[in-house]
Amino acid sequence: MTRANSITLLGVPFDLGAGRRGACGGPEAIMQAGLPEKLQRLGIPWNDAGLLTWPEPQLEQDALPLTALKHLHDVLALNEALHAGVSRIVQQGSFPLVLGGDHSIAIGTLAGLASHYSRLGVIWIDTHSDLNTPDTTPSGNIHGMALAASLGQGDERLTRIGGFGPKIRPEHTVLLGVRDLDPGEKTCIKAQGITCFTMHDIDRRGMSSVMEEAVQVAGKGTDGVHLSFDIDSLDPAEAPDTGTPLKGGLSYREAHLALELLHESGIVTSAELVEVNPSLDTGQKTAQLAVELIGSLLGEQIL
Ligand code: EXY
Ligand code: MN
Ligand code: MN
Ligand code: MN
Repeated sequence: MTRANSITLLGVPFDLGAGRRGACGGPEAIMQAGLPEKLQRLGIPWNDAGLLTWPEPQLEQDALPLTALKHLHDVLALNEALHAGVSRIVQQGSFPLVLGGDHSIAIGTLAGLASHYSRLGVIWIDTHSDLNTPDTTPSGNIHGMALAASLGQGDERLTRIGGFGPKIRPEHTVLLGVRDLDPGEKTCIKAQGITCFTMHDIDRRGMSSVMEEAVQVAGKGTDGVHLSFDIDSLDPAEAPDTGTPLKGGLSYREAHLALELLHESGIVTSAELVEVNPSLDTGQKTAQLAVELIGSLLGEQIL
């Protein structure tokens, strides 16, 4: 919570960036799983900005021919509103904690942040790199393009949310927990020189060493650092309620350690937690995990 006087929660009940519906229930599930009580216990001043609302898009996706950008107009309308919502929170001197929603909402979150931070670092913890563009996407789902759009890659309507772009630079961007990349994403990581710690790197080096380097890359020469945390980075044994689960993910302890180390670093100025999908109906386990992980990010300690 570097420099912030409080935390402001903003729920984003949006799921049209994903291939499976249901992540729109994420914010309420995380609140019901005990986030307010957790913040209360931690003694952190916090506000609840409630659930974001946004205008219906002028042009309905259904009226468009099938494109490589599914529900583009919904994604644009949502992210313009989210840009304004996050910008307002930073303006007030508070730490934005955005609850998704699918990962396409990162486009609006980063737009809101980048209107205040000119050199924003990003730590993107995810199974996926979300570096597709309309030319490389295998699905047309915009949540798989959110990081690319924020880096200025892809359709201009997405790269210029908030009226400017790019929002972030590859040299200050770190991917962590990656284990599923499409061919175009691999090319992008290499061409742009993005720091990428795969699950293999975490197996070999351990989370502690990898996170130390991640903090260096995202924190050096930047004026703020955003954590974008996709719950599918965890192993599905821990986080089953998510739209694109894949075995071989972060363990419970690795995920907590990552967030504890980020807290210790003191560099994080905003965060979002995305892709909790309670409609997949295996109980509250994933939402409860999200609450616990937020606790670690905010400095929860045993002693
Ligand atoms: N790479 C795949 C695609 O672009 O369709 C899968 C993306 C899933 C994105 C998830 C939430 O991080
Ligand atoms: Mn639609
Ligand atoms: Mn993602
Ligand atoms: Mn993911």
